[in-house]
Amino acid sequence: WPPMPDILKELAMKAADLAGYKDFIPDCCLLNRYSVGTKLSLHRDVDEKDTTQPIVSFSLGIPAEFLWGGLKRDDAVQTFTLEHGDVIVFGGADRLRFHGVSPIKSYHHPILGDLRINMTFRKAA
Ligand code: MD6
Ligand code: FE
Repeated sequence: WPPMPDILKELAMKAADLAGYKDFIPDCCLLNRYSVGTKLSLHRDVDEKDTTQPIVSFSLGIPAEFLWGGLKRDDAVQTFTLEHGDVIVFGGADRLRFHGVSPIKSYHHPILGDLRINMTFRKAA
C-alpha cells in the first residue's frame, strides 16, 4: 500500500490529541467510497491489535446518517448526520460500540458531486 500522506496523518493525530489521545500515531488509513444507495452494516472494529487506541474518522462529500449503537448488537441505536469535514474520534469506552451507515441519500456536493468518502485512521499493528 502507498504511504499515508503526512498532512492527513498529522490532521488525524491532531484530532486525537484534541480528544485526549495524545499518543495516537496511526499506521494505516481505510478509505471507503460511498455512492448513493450504499450502506455499511452495523459492525465493530476489532481487528486492530490495541483497541485502547482510538480510530479517527473523516467524512467528505455528501452527508450520511451515522448509526451509533451500543456494546451489544441488539442495543438501541442513535443516529446523527456526518457532513463534509466532520471528524469523529472513536475511543475509550466507546471504541467497541456497534456502528454503521444508513443507505446514502441522493445529494449533490459542490466538490465531490454525488460521492461520499470516509477515511478512518487506525493503529492496526
Ligand atoms: C463511515 N465509519 O463513516 C464508516 N469505524 O463511513 C466507520 O465504520 C468507523 O467512522 C470506526 C470508527 C469510526 C468510524
Ligand atoms: Fe467502523
